[in-house]
Amino acid sequence: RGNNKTVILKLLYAKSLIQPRAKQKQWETYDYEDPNNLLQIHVDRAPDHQDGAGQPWPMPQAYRAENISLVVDVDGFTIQRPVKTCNRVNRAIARYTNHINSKIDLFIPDGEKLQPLSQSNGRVLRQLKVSMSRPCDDDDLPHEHMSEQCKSLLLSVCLSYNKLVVSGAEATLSAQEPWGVIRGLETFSQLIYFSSGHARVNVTFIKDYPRFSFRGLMLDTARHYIPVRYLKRTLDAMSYNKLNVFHWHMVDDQSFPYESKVFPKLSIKGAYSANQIYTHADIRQLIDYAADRAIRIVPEFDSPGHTRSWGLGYPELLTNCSADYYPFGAVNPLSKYTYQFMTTFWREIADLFPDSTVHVGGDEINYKCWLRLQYIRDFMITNNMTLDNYDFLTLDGDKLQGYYLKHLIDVMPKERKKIAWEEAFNAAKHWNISTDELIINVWKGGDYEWQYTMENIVRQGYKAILSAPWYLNYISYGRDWTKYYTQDPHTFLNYASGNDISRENVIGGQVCMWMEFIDESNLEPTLWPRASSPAEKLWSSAEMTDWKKAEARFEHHRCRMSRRGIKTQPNSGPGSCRGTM
Ligand code: CP6
Repeated sequence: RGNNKTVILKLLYAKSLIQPRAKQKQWETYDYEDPNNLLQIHVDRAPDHQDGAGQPWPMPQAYRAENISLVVDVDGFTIQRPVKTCNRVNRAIARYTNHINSKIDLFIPDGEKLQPLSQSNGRVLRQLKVSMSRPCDDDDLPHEHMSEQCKSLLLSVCLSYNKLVVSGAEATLSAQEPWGVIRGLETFSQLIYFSSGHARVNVTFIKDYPRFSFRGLMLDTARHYIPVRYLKRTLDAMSYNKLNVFHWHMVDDQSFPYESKVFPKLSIKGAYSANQIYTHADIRQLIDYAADRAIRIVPEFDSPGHTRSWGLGYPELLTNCSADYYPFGAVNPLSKYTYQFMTTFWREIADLFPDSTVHVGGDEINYKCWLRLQYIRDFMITNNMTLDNYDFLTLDGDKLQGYYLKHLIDVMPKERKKIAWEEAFNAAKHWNISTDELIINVWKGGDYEWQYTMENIVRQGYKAILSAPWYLNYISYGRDWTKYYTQDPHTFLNYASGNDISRENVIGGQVCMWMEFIDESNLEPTLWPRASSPAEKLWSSAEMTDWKKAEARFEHHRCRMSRRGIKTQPNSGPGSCRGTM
């Protein structure tokens, strides 16, 4: 295709997508009417396409797919790097190029196969061109203010070299940052479908960005240890759903799999076995693996409750109530040792985990042991940690929790933002913990009661993350993704007097997988595709509320994840995926 030839681009549907720019030579001809029938191409709406094939999940913010398909040269398909590129972008391009070349998403039905390109009568798309407007570095990390915006144009073009007319197609993806490129490549890979002997994409216009900046998935690796390779598979699946925060509830009462260098007895005594631990090397590797997929890792070290396993190596940390069947209660909120320990421990965590944010837990504190110890009772009485109606029986554990949280935050690395479970909200109020020090993770109140908590939190200026309706550890007969799909982190604003500030204080949501009854054998089918439903709620426009309209696309997305190797469970009746898995 010599440069000296006149290149005429005829853009289909250009009218609404791109205004022809008169000054630019290549836009000389703008032939929408197409009198010579040059633009006659294969128009295809095969049944598999109506079934959601070629339609992305989660749905982009602006998405227009024309009823016109381009044939994709999947074998020879290349993705062109942006001019100023970096390793994460290059690796994403390599992953998605392989992905497309491998035809894994094509769902070629039994008895059919790809026909040679020469037998296609459509425009052939051979390349996706990627551009990026900001420079990037090899070790850039995804962060809370990252740009995940991207734009894609898949166009049918007609190239004329003097009189020789060549049918072709052009695809571009532009983004500001690597994270947008990564999201856009995922979307592009989902647009390709198989129909009538060929891999195809439709002429498409996409402008995309997330509705919420925090789209999390929590795993609990304390109730069951999950090997690193399975965590990576979860990160893969998260990227297929554009989830961007892995909230790692790493330790709990039952085990302490984190191998600390400063406090080695935590895992020596607290892990299920010497092999069931996460080393610093494991964690660094995971952070890098996640960053390649534009996913942040937010670690949680829950205290002062849920800390029995800490006490196996360091019993001085916990309150000791020998009268109980188990001697230890929550972390001792009054000892100097506790805060010295936490200073050193959290310094190590902040040095290991680069994200701006950590999770400090703060949930389900059993006050029994605290309130049984005379020195704690005395302290609480002296410091007015009682309910308004003063009485020995009305010692207010929340106020002591607030004391603990305040002092914990004081000794933690200042530069880190802290997320805490919703119990910390009451505690924070008592201790004037400021709204930019603490983000509240709402988890109580099932499907219908969390709204009041959310309203309270954001009205008082705290930022909130919603988990309550998305507790994936609850399992039931039948499908529940439809129920998750009708939950929206902003709904409470409809019946509360929500202003714009409280709206902005909802930074997102997060699915939770508590793993008392989950290990690597059932993790994936329990997570997927159920977590895909909240994933779309958190990414796509607020107008996406009708699960019936999403159903075919959801079903197809589930099959796509299965074909990509994720062990997903069926979400509809018999016969799903029609044998293409
Ligand atoms: N562990 C911790 C848990 C739970 C929480 N914190 C939990 C509570 C209720 C349900 C599921 C899980 N197992 N540390 C609550 C945040 Cl239904």
